[in-house]
Amino acid sequence: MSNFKMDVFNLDGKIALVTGGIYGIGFGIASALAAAGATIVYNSNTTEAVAQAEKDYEAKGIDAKGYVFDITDEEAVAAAIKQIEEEVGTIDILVNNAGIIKRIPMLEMSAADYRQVIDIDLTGQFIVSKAVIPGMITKGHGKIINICSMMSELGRETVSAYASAKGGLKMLTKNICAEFGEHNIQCNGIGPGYIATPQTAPLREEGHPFNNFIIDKTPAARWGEVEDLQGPAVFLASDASNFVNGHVLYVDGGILASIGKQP
Ligand code: NAP
Ligand code: GCO
Repeated sequence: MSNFKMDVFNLDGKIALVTGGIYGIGFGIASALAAAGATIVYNSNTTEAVAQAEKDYEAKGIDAKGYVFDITDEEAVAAAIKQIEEEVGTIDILVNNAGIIKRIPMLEMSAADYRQVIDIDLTGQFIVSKAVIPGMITKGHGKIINICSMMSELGRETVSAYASAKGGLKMLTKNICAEFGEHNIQCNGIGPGYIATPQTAPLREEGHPFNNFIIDKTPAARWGEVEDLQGPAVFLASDASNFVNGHVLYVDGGILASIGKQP
């Protein structure tokens, strides 16, 4: 009989911070980490959003604690992580989920718009990771999961800033692995395919050509659901992945592996 025990997936006693965990992918991943035993902490930009999310977590029987801070504000992030460590405890699991997208043709995109996407989708993840890692080093372990994207690998029209940020986030993932692996910190990415959330709602509107385009290009022949990301997130947050580091796990229905079906 092997020594393998299923409790390697157990997150009892662990504290997980999920940035932007108020709806969409973040809320889904936080719900799964909670189901595996983790204590959930989340953030958003506004008091209203954090308060609404608290009710949504409560409705699922999850006692999550929300904090209001902008992930691009280094001082606010440092203060918030200090407050979380005092009020809840040192963070064991960080899911860098918060992010935005601007779909603008490159020649029409201002540098300000480009910078804002980079600031939130890449610099913000650096800022939060930098604030959380010292506590992980002290604690002797840590899990960081960066929510990358298919656009960490591929470009497409109108998402130049987003693809640049997500490509950078893949490399930040590898760099955190290289710099902190000796402290028993594992930093990996999840690269979702096309997932049905508020962020992709415009692409899924009735009759939008992108809707069928994605279904045709995805071997699974469907849009992804937030639930498709939950098992991979628990795996990367748990002891089951203690020797997995610097990896981006694509959860994309196979779209990155296929050139698409012949029409
Ligand atoms: P979403 O529905 O737009 O949610 C994004 C979350 O990030 C919201 O909670 C938002 O809060 C928060 N946020 C944005 N800017 C922030 C900031 N400066 N500080 C703090 N919080 C901030 O997006 P999603 O579809 O769930 O995606 C979540 C992550 O997965 C993103 O990183 C996205 O790039 C990535 N992703 C999504 C897909 C997909 O198909 N949906 C695929 C691959 C990767 P507010 O609303 O209060 O701003
Ligand atoms: C887009 C989509 C994608 C998804 C995701 C794919 O406009 O192409 O929003 O970027 O959000 O990142 O992995």
